[in-house]
Order: sequence, then C-alpha cells, then structure tokens
Amino acid sequence: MHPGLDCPVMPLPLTRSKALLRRARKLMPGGVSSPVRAHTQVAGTPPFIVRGRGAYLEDADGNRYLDYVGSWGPLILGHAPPVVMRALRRAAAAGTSFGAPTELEVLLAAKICGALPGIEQLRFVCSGTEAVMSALRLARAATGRSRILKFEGGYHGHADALLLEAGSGVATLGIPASPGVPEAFTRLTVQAPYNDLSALAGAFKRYGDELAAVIVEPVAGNMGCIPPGPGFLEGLREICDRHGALLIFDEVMTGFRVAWGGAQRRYSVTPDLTCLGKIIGGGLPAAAYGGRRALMEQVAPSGPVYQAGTLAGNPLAMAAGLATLEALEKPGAYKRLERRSAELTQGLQERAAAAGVELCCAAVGGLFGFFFHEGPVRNFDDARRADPARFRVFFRAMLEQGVYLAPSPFEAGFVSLAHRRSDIRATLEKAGRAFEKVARMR
Ligand code: HOZ
Repeated sequence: MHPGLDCPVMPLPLTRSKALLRRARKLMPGGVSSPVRAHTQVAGTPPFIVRGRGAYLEDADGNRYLDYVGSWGPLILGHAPPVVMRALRRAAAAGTSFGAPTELEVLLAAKICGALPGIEQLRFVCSGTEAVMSALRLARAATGRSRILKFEGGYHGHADALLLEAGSGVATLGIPASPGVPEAFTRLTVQAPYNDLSALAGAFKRYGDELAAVIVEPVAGNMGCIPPGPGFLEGLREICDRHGALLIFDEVMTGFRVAWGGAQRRYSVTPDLTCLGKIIGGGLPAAAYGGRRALMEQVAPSGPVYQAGTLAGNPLAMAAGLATLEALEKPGAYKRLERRSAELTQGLQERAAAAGVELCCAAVGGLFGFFFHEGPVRNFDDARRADPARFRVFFRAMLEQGVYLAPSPFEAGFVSLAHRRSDIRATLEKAGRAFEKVARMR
C-alpha cells in the first residue's frame, strides 16, 4: 500500500489498459515512450488512450475522461479540432515529407515572427529539447562564453547539461542528476532558485563574465505552475544586459498558451532567444528557436553554427501548427481561455477551503497548477514541500470520476478552448468530493 492510498477508491475498469501495460513493459522501459506517462508517482495504471474529441479522451476500456493534460500542452484547441484535421488531410494528400523547403514553413514562420517580439528569424526543429540544445549552442557561439545558468526546478528537455535539479519527470521520479551525464558536461551549468533576484545577483557576481546565457521558463510549468514574481523577468533582463549574457526564454510551454505572443508579450520582457514547441506544431512534432536576425544569421548555412534535421519543418506539422495559430488569432480566444482557467483555479481553491484542505493555486492564460501547500509557492523548494500523499489521493479520486490530470505534482495543467463552462463546473463538483477524501486522510 502506498502512503496516502489507504482510503477506499472505486477501482476504474482498466482491464485492457492493464493488459496492454503488462505487454508494453516487456517491450519498452516502463511500458511508455516518455517517463511522465507512467503514473509512477500516483502508483496507478496509465489508461491507454484510443481517441480524443474536444476536451475528452477515451481509453481502451471505454472510460471517458475530461482532459486537463492536452498531450502536455499542444492541444490548446482540444482533441481533433476540425480546422486542424482539415489542414492535415490537405497536407497529407500532397505528401508527408520532402526534406526540402515548403510554403507552409514560410507561412508558419511569418505567423510566429509577427506574434513574438523577440523573434525576427527562426529555425524549425522537431522537439523542445532540440530547440533548447540549439539555442544554447548559438548563445555560446555568439558570446564566446561557456557557462549557462538555469533555475532549480526548471525543465528544458533532456539535454545533458540541463538535467540538473530539473523539474517534470526528473522531479517526479526524484532523480537529482541523471546517470550517463558526465560531470564534465554539467560543470558549466550554474543554478539559482527561481524568483530570487538576489541569489541570481550572487551567481552573476561569481560567474558573470563566463555566462553565455540564462535560460528560464518565464512562467515555470515543470515544478507545477509558478508565475514569475513582480519584477523577476525584468530583473533577469537587466542583469543579463549588464553582464553581456543572453537571455533565453524557454517558451515551449508558455508560447501561445499564456497569451498570443507568449510570456514575452504578456510580461513585456523581450529575450534574446526564444524556444518554442508544443502549440506551434498543433499536436504534431514541431518546435523552433529564434531571435534577433543578427543572432540567427550565425546559424548554418547563413553562419557557422551547425544545426540540422531530416524532418524539421515537416509539412504535416507545419499545417497543423498554422491551422492552430489561425484559430488562436481570432478575437476573444485568450480571454475565454483565461476566464476558464481562472474559474477552475478559483473554484478549486474554494472547494479545498470548504473541505478544510490547504491548497495553493495559480493560473496564467491556459496554464494552471495547484499545490497541497498553504502557499505561497515561489520556487522549487516551496514546490517540494507540497504534500505528495495528498496529491496522490486527489489525483486518483479525480481519475476515478473521469477527470484526467497530469499524474505528478511537478507538472502543470492545461485548459483548452474546447473546455466549456459546464465542464469546469462538473470538474469542481468532482474536486469537492476528492478534497473530502483528502481531508479524511490521517
Ligand atoms: N514537457 C512536458 C511537460 N513537463 C513533458 C513531456 C514529456 O516529458 O513527455
């Protein structure tokens, strides 16, 4: 029995998912293609998904769930939105990959450059990890410096130098530093607590003229959801400028999710380089890194910084991303998203309080999170103090009632434009029952 699971829960019928998991575990580590999907932290069986429509998912046993994961962020329009499906059918009919330039890349690049103040030019890649690795290489080349600074609990994909004290699955599984990453590779990575400008000043005092870049999730989304405190992003910009380091916003999660134009538009702080992923591929694998023209022109073939990819700018991904951004550009989209997330987190806060459970919630655009913690939660240390046993009981009680949340307290939640007010209301009713279960824990 796992701690916190000693209160009765109605078992979900997961017969087929359990059988598939047994088979999958023989064929793939943990039975999954990415560790965050394994339900390790919540000691459960991941439902094997067969289809998604709008805000809902259906698993192999026919269970239906209201989805707040959205494929970990890309599905801001919900599952299988007709505009994206149409664009995909059109693109697929013309061929799936050419390894040659296409008009779709130009259209999507123009849309992104028009939306993000920090991007004049960009390079498409296939994943957020790849975008970050490439941006760091460019930052090091452009500054002639080697060190980089990241924040504790920040997750920027699985590149060697960034797996230190990382959030997301690394935090969920409690892996402080991954085996297989030579110490020499991480010696150049400096860390500081998120939302703490005085600690940052200390790091700059020590390493200032060696730092090529500071990389940050402008709204932290991989240690739960933690918004930047007042002045934090502005302070980052200022200290980077003072020391000649580049500022990299990892907007893989926040790009087109917290606002049209991402966190840099929402908070009016312009980074030197930006990494994007998730939403810009509309549910297909696409990512990008971009910045000022003068910087980006150092990338091959314009410049000497080498980076390449067979499936980069894939026409299906470009078509899905473009259709998604065109839908998001419509007036009122972000207002609606913001309203839904606020209704959800305010409601969660109220239901938790009514059950006598301490909860600290945050929402920014279509990103949200909650901690079983009295709050405030400003950084990774605070996030780690939240009660994992309470999270487990809450998560399982919600899943039993058909609400699909990320199976870890170190992940954010995602609201989509397919979530209706009635979905949020139904979620809150279920959350009320789940909080009562949490309150009954010894
Ligand atoms: N970046 C995603 C949210 N933490 C996780 C995706 C994954 O690792 O599979």
